[in-house]
Amino acid sequence: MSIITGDKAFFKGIGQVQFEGRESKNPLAFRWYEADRVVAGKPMKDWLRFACAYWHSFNGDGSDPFGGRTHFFPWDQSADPLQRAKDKMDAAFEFMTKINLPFYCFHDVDLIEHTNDIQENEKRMSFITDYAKQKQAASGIELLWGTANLFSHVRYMNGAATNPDFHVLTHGAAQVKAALDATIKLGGSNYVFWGGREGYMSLLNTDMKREQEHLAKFLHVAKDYGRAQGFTGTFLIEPKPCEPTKHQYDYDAATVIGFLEHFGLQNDFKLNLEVNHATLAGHTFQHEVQVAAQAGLLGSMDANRGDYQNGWDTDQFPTSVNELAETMLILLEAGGLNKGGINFDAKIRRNSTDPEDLFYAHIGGMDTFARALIVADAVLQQSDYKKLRQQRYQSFDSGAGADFEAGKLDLVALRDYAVANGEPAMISGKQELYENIINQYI
Ligand code: XLS
Ligand code: NI
Ligand code: NI
Repeated sequence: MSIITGDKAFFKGIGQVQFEGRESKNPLAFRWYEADRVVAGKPMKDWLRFACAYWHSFNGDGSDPFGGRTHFFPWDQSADPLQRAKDKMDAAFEFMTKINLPFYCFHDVDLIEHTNDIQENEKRMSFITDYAKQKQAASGIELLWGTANLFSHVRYMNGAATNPDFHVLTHGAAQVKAALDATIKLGGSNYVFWGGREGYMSLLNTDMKREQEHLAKFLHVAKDYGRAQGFTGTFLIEPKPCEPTKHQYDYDAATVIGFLEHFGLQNDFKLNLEVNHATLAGHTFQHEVQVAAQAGLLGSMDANRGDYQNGWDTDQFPTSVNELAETMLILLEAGGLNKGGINFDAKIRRNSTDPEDLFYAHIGGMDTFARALIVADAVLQQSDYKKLRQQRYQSFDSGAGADFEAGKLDLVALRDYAVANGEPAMISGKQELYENIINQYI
């Protein structure tokens, strides 16, 4: 028995997915993702640090509000919850190995089914993380981040850290403690907080200020515990404007940065940005990445896409090279994600029911990001993009503009400059030219 495939292979007939280049007609091959190809000074795999999201790939069952499951997994058959968890982990590591995904991410309840007994849950987490440790060692796959699911259980219907009932908050804390212990045990690089139901449905019954203070306290105690246990990784907040609540407190990157700074959390926490969440917030993903990058708080990414006609979190796999090339421009200029990565928080469609669909989905996502990275690097290296953008600001490079930037001009001096220099000339923003530059390198 191989430690990677367990005692049975779940994806029979699918071998190692290889890079075959643009001309390949093999649907189970990469056209762009070539892990060791050097782009902008380092291998692609180090820029991208792809991760598999356990929940969508191995727990998601295809159900939607209008119908039950359509995905029936061979790893989900055993009557014993511990065996089921091991089978699922065998399937996950087989999949990640075959497709060359170097990282994974989980919620506590994705790894192993939870009960209402905290101590039993802690035992289960310890059991399955022992197994995960072996699987990681055998495969070389690492944990990008762990997290706790504080939104599915009925007790969290009014939130977890922001629940008006203190007792519920303590159950959230118990789960976070166990999930942090698991993350540390497995050498996770980050620990994520996505505020599942941390928000409100109606302001009428909500003391928003008090709830936000509770959230900050909760994050502080979690961070203090993690640090005391030796966790040196990054804590990440994942912004999302709505869904499941009407208004989530971690609305978008700018809101979260303000929150972190207000409550003194900015030295331990960064942002995990998700494409579809940006869309829901009425932003582009590029905007969110730029906001985080310029604050020095760009931590990690959840890769997916929304649907331009639908207003919910559809979590489809990414396919737009244009959109991601613009994002990769920011990523490259920011120097990368450091210990963060790109987690495919995306699910195959309800009617994608063949085992290979999970492969097609990830191959598509990985290829799209890889291609976007190559395009962005070419734009930065070969085109006038940077020069053009820099030239737009040249009036600040010398003379009075530079004095203004240096804080040497007061309001009266600015007024006097305007008087002395008359009406400014019109300068084109050249948006279409910039858009064409991106397309030129695709
Ligand atoms: C849901 C979130 C969730 C987080 C992890 O919309 O994206 O999947 O990434 O809790
Ligand atoms: Ni996410
Ligand atoms: Ni999401």
